[in-house]
Amino acid sequence: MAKVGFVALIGRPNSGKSSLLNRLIRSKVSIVSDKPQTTRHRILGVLTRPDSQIIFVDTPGVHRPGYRLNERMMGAVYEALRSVDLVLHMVDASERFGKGEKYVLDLIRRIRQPAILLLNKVDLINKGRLLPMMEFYHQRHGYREIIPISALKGDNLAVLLDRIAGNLPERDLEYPDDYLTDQPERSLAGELIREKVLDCTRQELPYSTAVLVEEFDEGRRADGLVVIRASIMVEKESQKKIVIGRAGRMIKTIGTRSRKEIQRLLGVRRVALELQVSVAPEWRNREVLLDRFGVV
Ligand SMILES: Nc1nc2c(ncn2[C@@H]2O[C@H](COP(=O)(O)OP(=O)(O)OP(=O)(O)O)[C@@H](O)[C@H]2O)c(=O)[nH]1
Ligand SMILES: [Mg+2]
Repeated sequence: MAKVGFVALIGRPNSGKSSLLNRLIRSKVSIVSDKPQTTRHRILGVLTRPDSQIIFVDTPGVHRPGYRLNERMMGAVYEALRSVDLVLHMVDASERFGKGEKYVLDLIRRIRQPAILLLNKVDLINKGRLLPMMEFYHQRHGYREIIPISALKGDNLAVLLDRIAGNLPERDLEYPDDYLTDQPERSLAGELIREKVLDCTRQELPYSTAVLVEEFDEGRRADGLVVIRASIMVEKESQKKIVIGRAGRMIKTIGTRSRKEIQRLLGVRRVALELQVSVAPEWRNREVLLDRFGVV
């Protein structure tokens, strides 16, 4: 028996949930970007230590749904809130408290699951602001703990892990001790490509992009080669032009960066990556396409 449980990461878009998950399990299972609404579906990341197994559930940032895509994203949030043993409410401490954060706070107050508040990005703020902020949240909800952290710098994460384990029940392990994530390599590869598109683009493009892995051929993996063919889906011709770039320069950069990271992910010498850009009008509102793009 060990301390075992499901722990959801819940918070506003861009607060640092996926950064924290990757850091804690020392592996990149969830992509990160400086654009909001990066994570689109539930992602499990498991950390097994001698006396505990923490099953983290990364979720999309809490936001107001505009499209069917966003309704599905919020569905993943509600589902996680209902089904876990402990909730980590992550706040970007460098941002002012506003309507969006109040909405998350109200969600957390309504559920019965115990919650820990994480004040993230403390590397960006004046330490004098921390105590009043902790007091502010303490007045509003009975959090089990309130912990300032920096997912980026790694501040206070050992303390955090101890406190999480301390709030979990004694049980048998849920997964084998070497289990890391529920994300197949094929989807991780697609997500890494999407991450590079997010890195390279601005405005509406990050929201309008999906990546579909059409082929993932491991036939020659033993020789160090994996062949991947993927489509970057956008909603309009004008967006396709941006992703391709002048003389194909943008898509080339996206390809090079993606290939390097996918090689690292798969631990192979060479990934032959073929990218194409396709227009799928209104895909964010089309159920069939959302199913195909793996937004469940
Ligand atoms: N300075 C600083 N930046 C951070 C910290 N944690 C995360 N970030 C940055 O915040 C941005 C958002 O990080 P993500 O991990 O993608 O945030 P998220 O909450 O998963 O976002 P969504 O998936 O859109 O909900 C990235 O640019 C991160 O590098 C931190 O502790 N300090
Ligand atoms: Mg995320």
